[in-house]
Amino acid sequence: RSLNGSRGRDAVASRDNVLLPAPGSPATPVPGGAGLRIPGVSPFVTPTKDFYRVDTALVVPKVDATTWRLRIHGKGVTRPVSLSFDDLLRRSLIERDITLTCVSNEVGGPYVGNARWIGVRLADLLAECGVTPPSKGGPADQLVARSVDGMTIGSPVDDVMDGRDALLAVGMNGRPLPFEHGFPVRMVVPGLYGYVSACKWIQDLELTTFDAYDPYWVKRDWARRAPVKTQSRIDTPKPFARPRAGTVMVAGVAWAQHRGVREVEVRVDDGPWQRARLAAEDTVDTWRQWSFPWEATKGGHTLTVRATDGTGQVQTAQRARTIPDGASGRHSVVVTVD
Ligand SMILES: Nc1nc2c(c(=O)[nH]1)N[C@H]1C(S)=C(S)[C@@H](COP(=O)(O)O)O[C@H]1N2
Ligand SMILES: [Mo]
Repeated sequence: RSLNGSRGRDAVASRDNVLLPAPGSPATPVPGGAGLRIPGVSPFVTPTKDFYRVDTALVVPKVDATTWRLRIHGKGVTRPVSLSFDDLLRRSLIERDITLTCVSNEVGGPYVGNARWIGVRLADLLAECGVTPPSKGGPADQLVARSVDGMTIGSPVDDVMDGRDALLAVGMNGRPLPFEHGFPVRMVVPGLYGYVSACKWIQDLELTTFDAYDPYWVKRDWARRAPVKTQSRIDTPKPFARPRAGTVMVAGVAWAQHRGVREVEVRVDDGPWQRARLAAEDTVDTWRQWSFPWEATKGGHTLTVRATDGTGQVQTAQRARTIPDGASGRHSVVVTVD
């Protein structure tokens, strides 16, 4: 009742009143060639209404931004702070395109999306609080985020402070965060699965150690550390499609956040790996579309895709389940060509 009654109305009003400032550091423009305009391929920027949602909330928390606060404290924090939403908006904001992925995404699954986020650079804020990453001698190696609904999410302090664009996001695709995606503030860290980085409805950041504290999903046997695994997905044709013989456009997306995607290859049945055409790269933190014009011959065929990340590592064929640290293996689609 308290979430959806009068307090809920205050929250809605507070969201309606948010005016996102222009970012001090805008995102690099998305290259024109990042979207291939092939029917059936996931759009480069996922429309907010289509962005996957994964959380444990039975009722979406409705937080009033005017009374919201974020506390930063814990091991090695020499200047703890409590910040209001306006304190965050008064800072110079950065805007970045970042692809988010869920660790529970099966190979070929839907729990991945790409959005334009705007927010505060988390590393700067932590540095102002006196935080030193463990690789530079700091005492805390885990940053635990707590949400208003009791979720706890732990990220490596070294990752958050290594120069990547880890954000306390206040906006998504040019608008204040939707309630479903964490209004008023959430974390986004390129390269880490959501359950170890992307706390929605955040209200507390505690510096601690991996030895001292296990967050929610780690208590349930998921891994303490979970960088995103290199993956690729065939968006078109769909499984069991019946395309006509001739040129069939095979296309999809590939992601390896913070390493980037260097190459995508497609294999027809047990044939050789053939290089797909890659759409222009936006940043190493975003997914990349790819396409492969296939000269399809009549009969049943299996199409398989694999990506190579920016470090030269080829996406593994080794099948792994989602638990404990993300699915691996290669996505295949079976079609019948008429
Ligand atoms: N408070 C809270 N934050 C959360 C979660 C949650 O259950 N509660 N789920 C996490 C998981 S597992 C993922 S993959 C991302 C999903 O973010 P989205 O729903 O905006 O796509 O949010 C993360 N943040
Ligand atoms: Mo997730």
